[in-house]
Amino acid sequence: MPSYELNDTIYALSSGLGKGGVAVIRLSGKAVPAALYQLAGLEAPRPRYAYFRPLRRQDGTLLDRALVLFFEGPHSFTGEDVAEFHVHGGRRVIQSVLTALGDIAGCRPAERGEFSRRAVLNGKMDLTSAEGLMDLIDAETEAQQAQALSQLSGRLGALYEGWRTELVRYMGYLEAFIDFPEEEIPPEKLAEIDAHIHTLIHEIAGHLDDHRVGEKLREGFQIALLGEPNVGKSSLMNALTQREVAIVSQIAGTTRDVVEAHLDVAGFPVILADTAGLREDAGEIEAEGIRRAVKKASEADLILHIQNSETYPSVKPLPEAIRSVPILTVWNKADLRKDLPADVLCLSAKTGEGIAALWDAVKGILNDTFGKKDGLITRERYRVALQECVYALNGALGNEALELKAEDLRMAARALGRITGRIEADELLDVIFQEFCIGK
Ligand SMILES: Nc1nc2c(ncn2[C@@H]2O[C@H](COP(=O)(O)OP(=O)(O)OP(=O)(O)O)[C@@H](O)[C@H]2O)c(=O)[nH]1
Ligand SMILES: [Mg+2]
Repeated sequence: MPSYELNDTIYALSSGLGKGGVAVIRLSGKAVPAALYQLAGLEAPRPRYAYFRPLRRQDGTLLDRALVLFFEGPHSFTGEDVAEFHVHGGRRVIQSVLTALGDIAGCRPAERGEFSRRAVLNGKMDLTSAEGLMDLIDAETEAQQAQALSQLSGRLGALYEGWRTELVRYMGYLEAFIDFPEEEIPPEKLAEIDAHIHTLIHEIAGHLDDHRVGEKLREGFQIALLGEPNVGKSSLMNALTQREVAIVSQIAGTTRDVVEAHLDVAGFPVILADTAGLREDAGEIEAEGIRRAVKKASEADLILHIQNSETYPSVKPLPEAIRSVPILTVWNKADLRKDLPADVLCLSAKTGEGIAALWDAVKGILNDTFGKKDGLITRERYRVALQECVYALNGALGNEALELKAEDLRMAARALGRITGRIEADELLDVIFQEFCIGK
């Protein structure tokens, strides 16, 4: 069980592990001034001022010459006193400075995400912002970066907090009448609250009806290459990724495992999957490959149904399980047949003709899916809480008794509070910050 003791001063390497020009070691907590004095000889340092100092351990040995910064709480990332040591990014230097920090009374290595956890506990940011920060660090494409930055700015948190505050207001109003039963609540006031709850349900339902675009943007848009054996799925996979990701051969049934590649397509994250060719009379291993192919495709956001141009226009229907996934039919081996109509998406994985047109079609679909939307639900945990909130709000509408109505509103507000971290639940924090890396 990790220790999250708040009285401890925590330290960690905040930059990536490995050799580099500079590495940043961060320290947060009450022992920061002592550490700055002992390591860098700084007494009462000026906040937000860059000092260039020799760093020495207690026996006087020189460890490095480093840039040292002090951020005085509460004007810091965590809200506590924070120090940063920008040391030379070598293993020995980093290790020796970390060891020297460990020798200072009250200092211990930070747990995963513990800096951000303290920032949340000290009200420097809400949970959705902290999760936005985590997404920003994980972001690999432009669209992911934009979504993470928006969430980090607190936009999503503010939306949920706004709704929660509204509910708390109605709750307070109802409770005033519960506490003074001799007063009758004016019926028009009750109707007004119900009308507000209606509007809120409508708003949250609209927010929930997002086709999981925000989550998809975090996790990647899944495209599966599917079709009969030998139509050139693996060849196309290699052409699209410009790498020899999958084995290509003229033997039907070459691919068995699902082979995936991560791509950045016009700023959107795409996970491309090559799969086993679909056919009836397959042997045991190939049949398992086909089962996996169908499963992968049924979970995909888009299927590229690859066909052989030589057999145009005959198309074998795809299995039932995947009919609900959007399908783009692609005619490969166009180099072998020239008489396909102009409106048909045909290409050659061999010569490269038509590949650009396929990319254009895919980019169009990605733009339609992700568009320029902002403030989306980015995590299943938000979705679950929002559904609970709507459920409780519907309960509140159905309850005539003030006590029950107020209790439903409390449940609804609590569900929203769970998203932004406005409740005392260490357990929830444990789950969330475990996903973070050390030093964040
Ligand atoms: N002429 C021509 N041949 C192609 C083209 N694409 C693939 N091929 C050939 O078709 C054969 C099968 O290619 P693969 O990419 O292995 O086909 P696949 O669909 O992955 O096959 P399985 O893995 O068995 O399902 C190989 O001999 C390729 O060289 C193309 O555009 N034009
Ligand atoms: Mg293949």
